[in-house]
Amino acid sequence: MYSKQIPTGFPKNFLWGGATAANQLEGGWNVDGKGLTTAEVVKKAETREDFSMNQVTTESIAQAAADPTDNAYPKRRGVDFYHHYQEDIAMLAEMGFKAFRLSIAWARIFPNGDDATPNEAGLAFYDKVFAECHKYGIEPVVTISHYEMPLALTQKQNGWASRQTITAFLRYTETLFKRYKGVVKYWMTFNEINAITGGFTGTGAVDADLSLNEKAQLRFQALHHQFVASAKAVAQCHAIDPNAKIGCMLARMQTYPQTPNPEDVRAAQLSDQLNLFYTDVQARGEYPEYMNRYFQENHITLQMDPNDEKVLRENPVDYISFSYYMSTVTNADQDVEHFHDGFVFGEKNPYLQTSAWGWQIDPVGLRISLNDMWDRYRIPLFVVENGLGAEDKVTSDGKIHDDYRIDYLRAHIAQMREAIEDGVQLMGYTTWGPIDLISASTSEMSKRYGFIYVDQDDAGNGSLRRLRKDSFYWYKHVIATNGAEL
Ligand code: BGP
Repeated sequence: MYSKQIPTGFPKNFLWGGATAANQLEGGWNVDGKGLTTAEVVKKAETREDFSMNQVTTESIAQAAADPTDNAYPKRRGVDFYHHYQEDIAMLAEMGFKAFRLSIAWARIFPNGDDATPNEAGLAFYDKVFAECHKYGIEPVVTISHYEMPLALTQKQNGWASRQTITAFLRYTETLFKRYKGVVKYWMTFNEINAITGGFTGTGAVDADLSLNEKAQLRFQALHHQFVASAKAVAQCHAIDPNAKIGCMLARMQTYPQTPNPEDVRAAQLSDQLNLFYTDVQARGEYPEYMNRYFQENHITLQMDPNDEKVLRENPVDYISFSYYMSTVTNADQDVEHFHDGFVFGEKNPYLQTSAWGWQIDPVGLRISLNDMWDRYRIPLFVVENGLGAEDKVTSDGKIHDDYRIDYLRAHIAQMREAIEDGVQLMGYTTWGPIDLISASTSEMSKRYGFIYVDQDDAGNGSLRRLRKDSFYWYKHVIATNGAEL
């Protein structure tokens, strides 16, 4: 007789919280020894639908260098967490957060990326942030590289396009693991590592003036350098702090076939493979065979050192984290070329609603992705970004009635609970942007995600006052009941 007890609801040590990124949250872009980062010199997206993700181009670097004091982006990309971190963390604690995902700005620690010695003021800032978290029993979940790198490395060696950047990155990671040993228990290397082949800024590889195939070649080579750097950082982390866990991070894109036509189903399978390729390498420790065919058919040849495959094989991650916002639809006519030039948005799904920024809202897709990824990898999973960007309005009495955000999050949390009861091992959930911050894809402030409203507009004007939205109190109750009451 076979009957096993299925889990009911969220585990008692579930890591409820929220996620941020230094280049979208901190501000303080030019203080205490910090160097310029790629995120501060990106070319802004032209339109909201322009999900081309921000690009660092030779022109955008020149423009920023010409006027480095230019505060064109809202307060140089952030809501001044740098000077408000105590107030902000106290508000996260008021909601009952168990975890706070944040990233460290590499250019605060090594202003030029490969300086001979680290910047003590930068290290000291994060000492204070982590101490503030622990004061409230909040676990920091730290992203080492979140869509930015020291601009100097881009200008010197085109960022990850150069293998030299691996060395600089490993000095940075070693510095972090040693400084924050026993303080940070959860690390992850690269935010949405698959964005690199979409040409996203975080790679620091400038490729705007290349052909599509030249871009693909450069981006997959830069990605390989990140894979090797990530695997070596896993080895470093385990050697320096055996009690810490280090994971990878993927922008998960759940893809459906447009029809039951086997050709469309095959197209969806390819799209899914080209999304999970990145976690395949980092969790299974090798390039999957289907990528050999993809590289050959797209004339991509990777330069590898003799030891690279051994490094990848011997250093798989401890867990897989991912962002989940939307799903997409594809068909046999989808041009595979687009898989390596920007995020595939695919066709509209008539069964789903769409956000004001064109993102298709699909909570059930999260349950599907969690089941697929658990079946594929059999290691703990962590949803580290999920949320609804919306134009919130402040009422005359200072309230923000964001019931649309509560509906979005409630639906996704319900599907995570289903996945847990399906048997998926899920570590935690950190919603994206617990406090309003700068949009990565459009550099807007008005695309708000937070439980906490920040008084700042797209031009950087405002008091920076923080206000609690309706969702602040709702999420506080969700956490207090461990997800039992949504
Ligand atoms: C993910 C990034 C986050 C955040 C999020 C929301 O891709 O990891 O940094 O930006 O998207 O996207 P956006 O800010 O463009 O609305």
